[in-house]
Amino acid sequence: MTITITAFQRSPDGGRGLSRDTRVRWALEEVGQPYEVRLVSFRAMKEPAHLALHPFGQIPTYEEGDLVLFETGSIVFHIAERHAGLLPDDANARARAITWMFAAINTVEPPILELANARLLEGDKPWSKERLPLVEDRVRDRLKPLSARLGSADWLDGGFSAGDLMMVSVLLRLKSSGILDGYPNLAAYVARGEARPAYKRAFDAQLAVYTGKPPTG
Ligand code: GTB
Repeated sequence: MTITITAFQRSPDGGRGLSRDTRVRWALEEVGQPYEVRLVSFRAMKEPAHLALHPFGQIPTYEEGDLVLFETGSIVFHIAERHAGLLPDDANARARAITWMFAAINTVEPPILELANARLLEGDKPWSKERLPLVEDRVRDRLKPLSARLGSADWLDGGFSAGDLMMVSVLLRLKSSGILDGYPNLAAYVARGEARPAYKRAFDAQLAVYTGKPPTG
């Protein structure tokens, strides 16, 4: 069955891989599932046809036959459950990998998004300069224990899993901020994720939307 996802026709990040279709592309690449992409404009995202797929008028969405999903956590979980490669077979290890997926999107991502909003949307507000260190500290409050837990391991719990895919995807948003420099093991963890051939294919495919050149991989 053909899998179709949606992505920005023009992402504000210009192809830096930060919009959330990248994590879905990455999951599909990890499990070796081909997929098609329908690009949507900001206007089309708020029109009835797209709202029928995504109640909040966002990307990405995921269509596979009769099934329509939104929310990257749910989409990546669905892909990981249906195809081998992203979740361990052992039931307890599988539950822990799923826990890391939730930790990524529910515990680590919120302050990172808050920081992005503080920088991008509120940077011109008179109180922005005063608030920024506070928001950065909230990010560090998550990075410090995450760094301690990862220690010198390659991945969060044994082999690479959907938990790492989500966590690396979330942390990638911090790359340009310099905050990761304070946590060398997390910076290396993100680099390990980016070095995976499946990530590279996903990144190249989303970049090709902006360059117009087909991905080489
Ligand atoms: N919780 C949802 C999920 O995980 O699927 C969040 C989905 C979401 O935020 N989608 C964004 C969207 O459609 C795109 S990814 N926004 C349009 C809208 O809400 O109207 C967020 C994003 C956007 C831009 C950048 N960037 O330019 O760096 C990075 C991330």
